[in-house]
Amino acid sequence: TQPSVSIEVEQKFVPNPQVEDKLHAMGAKLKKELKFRDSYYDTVDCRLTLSDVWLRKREDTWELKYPPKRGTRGLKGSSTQYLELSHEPDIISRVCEELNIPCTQSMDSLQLEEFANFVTKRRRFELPTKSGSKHKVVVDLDMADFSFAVGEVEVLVDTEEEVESALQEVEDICKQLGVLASSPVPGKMSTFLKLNRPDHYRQLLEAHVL
Ligand code: V4E
Repeated sequence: TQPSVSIEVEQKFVPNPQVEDKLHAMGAKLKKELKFRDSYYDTVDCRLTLSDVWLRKREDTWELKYPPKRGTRGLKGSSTQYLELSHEPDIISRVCEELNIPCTQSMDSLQLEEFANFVTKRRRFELPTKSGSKHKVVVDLDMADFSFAVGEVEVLVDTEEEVESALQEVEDICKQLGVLASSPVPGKMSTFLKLNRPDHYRQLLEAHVL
């Protein structure tokens, strides 16, 4: 069987004081308020992240994000698309493939090291589905424990064919929220690394991952 994978189409934005009012005016509902700790892992020589492969444990659950095809990312403006895996055996086999090592049974045997660890408080809003669309649009307003705020408009799709229309929907929502960025918005991870792991950050910049 194929691993269960979904494609995340997202656009980050710098939250402004009007965003919540705009969300309410657009019919968005606050769905949940979450608080979670993420721990990110890599080899000592950062081979996963230098290939734009992001392995994390969110509370007790392993998750993996990686670009759809080698060498392609950020196709449209500053939005990004990543594939997401959340089934542990699929994650282990994708990581082993990336590291060119025989597939193992456990995450522990990979001897990866934690390189980032932070807590996020997230307010998640859901927008009413646009007529003619089957995509649910979610807007997250995040506050990380290193005093960094970022917003994200996100649509999850199941197939490559849906990506184009999802990108359009994400862009429309950003326009309506008045947060359309002309240049990439730094996320929590790039900000965390810049502050706490400047050498790792520099390597990622040089590899054009961040
Ligand atoms: C750093 C990174 C990834 C790790 C996850 O980052 P992000 O999606 O920002 O975290 P979060 O907490 O919002 O995850 P969610 O709850 O939405 O699953 S995945 C890809 N990258 C690299 C990256 C990049 N190259 N450019 C931008 C703008 N963001 C991230």
